[in-house]
Amino acid sequence: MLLEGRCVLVTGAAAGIGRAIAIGAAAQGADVAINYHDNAAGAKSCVAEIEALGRRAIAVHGDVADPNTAVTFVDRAAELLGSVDVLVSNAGICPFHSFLDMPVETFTRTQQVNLHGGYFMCQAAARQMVRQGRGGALIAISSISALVGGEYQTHYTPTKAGLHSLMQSAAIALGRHNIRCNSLLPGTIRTDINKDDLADREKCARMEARIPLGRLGVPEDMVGPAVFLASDMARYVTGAALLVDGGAFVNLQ
Ligand code: RM4
Repeated sequence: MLLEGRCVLVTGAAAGIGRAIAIGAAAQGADVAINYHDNAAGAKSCVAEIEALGRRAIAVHGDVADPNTAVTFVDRAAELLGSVDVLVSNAGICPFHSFLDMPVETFTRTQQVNLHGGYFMCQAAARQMVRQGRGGALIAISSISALVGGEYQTHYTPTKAGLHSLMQSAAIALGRHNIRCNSLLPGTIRTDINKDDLADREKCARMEARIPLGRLGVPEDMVGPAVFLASDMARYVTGAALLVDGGAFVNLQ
């Protein structure tokens, strides 16, 4: 039980990677607070799965683009679960769109959810951890897209690169408080974020052919890396980035 007695917060945890990590943290002994925005049913079922594992769980609604959401989420977790030990900043969107006719609102919303939301959440969690005085761990769900591009992701890839960079700088700012800050860089993981995109069978086959392990990822593939970074097994790991992509990034030929 690598996370026994810890309180783990996960944003965007009604479905996909966030949900898998929230449940996976509970399976390792953590109590869990989840944030969700527009999937109340998913949030409710995630809480139920965590409680079925014998752990405490709360779901807090909020749009991470609003700075107040982070403060409310962290305060509710600290109040109801007793502490904030780990934050997994996962909430994100990727409305695929071509570059030359990118609507301003699409660009702005993607920046506000993915990067600004991640910043506010990490800052609020770190403030609580500093108040608690016993360190903690921040984990940003960045992406392989922090390192490589996407024709229809010009609004999105900079946010993932920004989250990776944020963890590097936060690692410096928070090291004195024994708060470790690291990024996970998922490859192509099958979730709602890319369901429509991967419905294109030719594109899906092309993406899969690039992956040495021979398959697209699933949300559960993210649980082990996240638990590792959240746990004392990573006690000397901060400012790091871990690709979880089946080998896609390194596969040029
Ligand atoms: C990831 C990566 C995947 C894509 C998702 C939406 O960063 O680019 O290929 O499916 O974003």
